[in-house]
Amino acid sequence: ISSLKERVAELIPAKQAEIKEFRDAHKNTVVGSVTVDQIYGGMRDIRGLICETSLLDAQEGIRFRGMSIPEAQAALPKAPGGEEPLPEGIWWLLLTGEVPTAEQVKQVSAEWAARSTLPKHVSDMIDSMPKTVHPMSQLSAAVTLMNSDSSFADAYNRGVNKRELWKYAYDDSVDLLARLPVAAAKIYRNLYHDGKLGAEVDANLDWSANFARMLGFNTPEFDELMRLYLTIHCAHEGGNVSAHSTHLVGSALSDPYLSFAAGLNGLAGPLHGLANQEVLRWITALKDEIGTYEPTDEQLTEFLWNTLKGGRVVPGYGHAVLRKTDPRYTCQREFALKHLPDDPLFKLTSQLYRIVPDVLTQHGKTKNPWPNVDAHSGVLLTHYNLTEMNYYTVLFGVSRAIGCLADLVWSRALMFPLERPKSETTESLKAIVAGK
Ligand code: AMX
Repeated sequence: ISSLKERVAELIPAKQAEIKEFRDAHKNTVVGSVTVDQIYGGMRDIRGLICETSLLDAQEGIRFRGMSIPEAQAALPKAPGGEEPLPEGIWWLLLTGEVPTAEQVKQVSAEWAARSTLPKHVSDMIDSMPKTVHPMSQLSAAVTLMNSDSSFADAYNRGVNKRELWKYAYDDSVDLLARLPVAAAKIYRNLYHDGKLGAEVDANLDWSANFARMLGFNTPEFDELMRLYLTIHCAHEGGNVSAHSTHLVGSALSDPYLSFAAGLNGLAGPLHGLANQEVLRWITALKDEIGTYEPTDEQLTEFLWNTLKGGRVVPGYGHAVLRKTDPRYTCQREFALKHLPDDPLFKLTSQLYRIVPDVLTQHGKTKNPWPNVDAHSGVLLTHYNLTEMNYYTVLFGVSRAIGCLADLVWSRALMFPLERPKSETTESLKAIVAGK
């Protein structure tokens, strides 16, 4: 049993008691209202979910257990010689609300390395995929198939008490996090290279460096990018499509593999995680049309308007909750300023940052004209020669597992019930509005 699992076990009773007391005291306290517009409008701003692990502020951006991105970057343990946080540390932080020591993070890295072997049928399935299957579909299928040895499903079948189920959700989550980079790297190497992993998992390396080696990358700077990338994409509170899908499916007591596969399927949508692929496709289309990565401001503005007039979105801009530049964008921009200030795609990204918000504001539809996380990530990856844009959302998915699974473990620990909101028809809603 790992010290992290023990720590979570220690924290659960107090949290259960806190919630019980709070619920009992405020059972009937009203915390919001719902308008007809919100019901048709994707439930924006309706408070209807609990997610203990992270919280999104429209102005400030994400906080992981109360910590902003710059705070987490400063506080979480780094690799020897590195400056970026290790994602193993954010797993610990999300699960406990506590910043781990370097030694504790090392334990997590070692445990993930030790548990990284893919079941043979998963590995065979990935190898049998035709190249026409999108990498996100392959990853989601791989995760679904991993549930054949789910300890959560097995525990449920054995009739384990519901109070204990979180322990099995935890074990499956660790196995899933351990195996996910192997499955993801296999998909990458099959689709774009010789089908052989760049390296075997090395028990002495951290999760991100191992992932980078398996993908076939071997430079300290790319390792640092992976550590930052896999940390900042992990969680964005509970209402986004991937987090909410995982949470919802998990509430049916589907095991963590089935639950997170649902999250991955949502992440694969262009309005959500696929936007990082779409940004690079959009930039490539711009280059193809204009003939250079160095358009004039006028050329860029015209291209933007053509996108908007064509009834398409400008990928990487806008957000359902955020109303300012996404701090996940800002920290990637800082990484670029530090490591690749003269990269032509980075310069174009900066030019877009200068121009897009004004154009979107003039267009007058979007509530938030500022860039989100996806406006920047592909440019950094391209700089280090990870140029296969169809693959980008897989990296997002590997990171997102951390947040979705931390939420899932706590949802089982707190024994949250089946999620089942009420829906209406337009007819029934009209009757409600008419007071019938
Ligand atoms: N380009 C053009 N139009 C945009 C826009 C953009 N970047 N962002 C929003 N709009 C439009 C919407 O499509 C909507 O148009 P409609 O009235 O015709 O339906 C209108 O502005 C109002 O939308 P909103 O309330 O500002 O946003 P939302 O909460 O409905 O949607 C989001 C949020 C992210 C889906 C939207 O901003 C968008 O499509 N952005 C581009 C895709 C993208 O970058 N997605 C990634 C988000 C981050 C993530 O999940 N990884």
